[in-house]
Order: sequence, then structure tokens, then C-alpha cells
Amino acid sequence: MVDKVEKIWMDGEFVDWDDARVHVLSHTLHYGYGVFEGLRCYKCADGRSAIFRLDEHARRLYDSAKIIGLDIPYPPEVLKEAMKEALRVNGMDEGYLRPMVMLGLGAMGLFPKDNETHTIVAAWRWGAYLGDEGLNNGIRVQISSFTRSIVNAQMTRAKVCGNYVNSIMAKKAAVADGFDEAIMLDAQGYVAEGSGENIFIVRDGVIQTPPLTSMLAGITRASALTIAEDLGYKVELRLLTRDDLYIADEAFMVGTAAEITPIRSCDHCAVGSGKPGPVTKSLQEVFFKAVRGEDKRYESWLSHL
Ligand code: PPE
Repeated sequence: MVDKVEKIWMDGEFVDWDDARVHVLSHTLHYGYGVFEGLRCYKCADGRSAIFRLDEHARRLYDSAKIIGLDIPYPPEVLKEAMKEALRVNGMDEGYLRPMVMLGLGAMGLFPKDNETHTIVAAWRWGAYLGDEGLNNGIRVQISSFTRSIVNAQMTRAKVCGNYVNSIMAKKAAVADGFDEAIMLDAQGYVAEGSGENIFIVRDGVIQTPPLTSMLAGITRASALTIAEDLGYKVELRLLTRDDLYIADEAFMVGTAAEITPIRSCDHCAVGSGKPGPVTKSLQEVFFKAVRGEDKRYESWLSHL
């Protein structure tokens, strides 16, 4: 269960955790028509804390809202400040941030009109999303029998609440079968993404990830691509097949929550040696330095509290 913190920002002010409530007839609860983000704040080597890629996450939140036609009743500056303040008021120097914009009471049915909008920013403590063991030694993934929603059904540039039913079903099925995570294929059968992560493989020293089609345009994905290029690796954006994962030398998943997590097997087939490989480890190392302000090249990715 998520650990309770003191305050949550809701509709312009900080309220006590127990008072951050909406009505059961809130529109988003019924139809999934809402947008959200997930960000991490890390404690830096110099003792300060910084939110990783705050501007990019804020931009994606407003893009998501625009895509589905939802008005966010605050300018980005207000929500960015609320995110910093959500950590400060709760005395957190590290944590996960969840801004969300949802529709509340008003009309029911599929033509929301004059429904009130609720905007929240919550912060909570979140350790390694796929477990410390997974982060260090790799996870076991399953190709899901659930297809990632096709691009003109699910808006893939938007992080929409309702999109996550597809993810939850895939994740639950994978865990029920004894795996750590699900990888979903797109409608054509090409590798799309994990339930809440983007995916990369490495073969013959080339880092490969699918182009942005049936998947979220992950900010960690973009960061990993930049780091990979800075490390001098050859990077290729290309459609990946299920068996590309089986014969990869290395594979890993990336996301704000998942950070950079190695994959050690796919469908019981060992990826490479079945252990995190050198390329994955080198990216992981630079990524964790970047988020903690230990690599000057990536200073501009940090927003200090
Ligand atoms: N794909 C999906 C479907 C996704 O949800 C995420 C983030 C990503 C890719 C990676 O995106 P980015 O965080 O910008 O690198 N998933 C978030 C939600 C996790 C959750 O369980 O909630 C996250 O990682 O914060």
C-alpha cells in the first residue's frame, strides 16, 4: 500500500491526505477520461533535491490534455511549483510525483459538459518499481497475449487514465504466470512497450528501440537515447519482433518508475547470458549519475526544489 504523506495539492491548495477526495459520480472514475504524469525527484550528490525532466513531463501533461480535449485550469508554472512544493511540504527529499487532471461531478454519459475539473499533485515514496532485485539482476518478462491498443484507438502521445486498463490486464496476466512484467506487441505483431515502460535491446553492440508508434513517447526513453549517443554507442530506431528479444545480447526497460531495469529473460528464453550486460550497466550507471546531478552534461535535465 502507498505510504501516507501529510498533504496533497488539490485544486489550488494543499489539503490533508484524508481530505483529498472526489465524489463517486466523478466522470473520470466511470470512463477513464483524464490525464496524468509520473515524475521522480532524486536527492543529488550536493545535498539538494531535483525533479528529473520537470519541463518535459509538464509539457506532456498539457499535450495529453490537449489531445483528449480537456482543459487544465492552471498554467504550467502553477503545476510545476505545486510539484516542488508537494515534496517540500511533505518533508521529502526524494519521491514520486503524480499530477493528474480529472473530471468530477456534472453530466454523466459520454458527452461531458460543464463537469468540474479537479487537478491534483500527489507525492509518495516509491522504491525500485520492479524491485531492487530486478534493478540489479534483471527481470523476467512475458510477451503478453493482450495487444497494445492501435494508434487510432488509443492516443499514444497522451498519457490517458483509461489507456491503463490494457496495461493492467497485461501486467496481471504476466504476474499470474510467474513473470515480473509484460511486453505488449502492437496490432501488427511488432514489439510496442511494457505495461508502464519502453523497451530497448542490444545486439552486436547496437542499441535498438522501436520508433514511436503504438507506445508512449517516454521521457526516460529519450534520456536513454541521448546517453547512449553520448557514450558513443550506435543507436537504431527500428521495428522489433518478438524473436528479436529472444536473440538479443541484452535487453532493458525504461520508465520514470522503472528507471533502467535489465531484462534477463523473455518467455523463459534467456536474454544473452541471462544477466545484465555491459551496455545496459553502462547506461544505468550514467542514468543514475544524471538524475543525481553527478554528470554535468545532464544538468539541464534537473529542476532543483
Ligand atoms: N510506456 C507506458 C505505458 C508508461 O506508462 C510509461 C511510464 C512509459 C512508457 C515510460 O515513460 P516515461 O516515464 O516518460 O519514461 N509509466 C509511468 C507509470 C507507472 C505507474 O505504475 O503508475 C511511470 O513510469 O511513471
